[in-house]
Amino acid sequence: MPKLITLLNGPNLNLLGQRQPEVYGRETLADVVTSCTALAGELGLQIKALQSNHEGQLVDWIQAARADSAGIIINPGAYSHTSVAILDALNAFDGKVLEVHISNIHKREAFRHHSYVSSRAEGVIAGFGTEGYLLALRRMKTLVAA
Ligand code: CA2
Repeated sequence: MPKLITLLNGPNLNLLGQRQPEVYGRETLADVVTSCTALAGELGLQIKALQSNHEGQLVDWIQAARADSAGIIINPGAYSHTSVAILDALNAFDGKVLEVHISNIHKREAFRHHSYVSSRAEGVIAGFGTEGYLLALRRMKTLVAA
């Protein structure tokens, strides 16, 4: 059975490709999920891709991942900078965690420079565009094989 990786995207990431292409690129979230699913197949992994604009829903999905996932790749969106609840949920997850940001949050406003999730993540990718999800998936393969 291929190991399952939960791919979580937070608020407003459903709008990818529809606005602010200069910041977030032209790929849609559906494009990202398609390319991640294809790469996961090559790597012998399985992806469960979920997006929500709601903090509690993301917490519920992180809790659900305790039962079925070896790893979580998460772009928490703006909740990165605000959510102790998402951090607490990730701290209750025993698998590997990687954090992805499409933009380079350190090159942006000061309020985006801190992420609560980073203290739990094995690694953080920021500023690599949507390619960051694929890079995270490759790294996740190494982490869950170890
Ligand atoms: O760079 C990232 O991936 C972020 O997590 C994206 C969040 C932002 O709040 C974080 O600081 C950095 C915002 C996601 C909004 O996505 C949109 C995409 C297209 C159009 C409008 C919003």
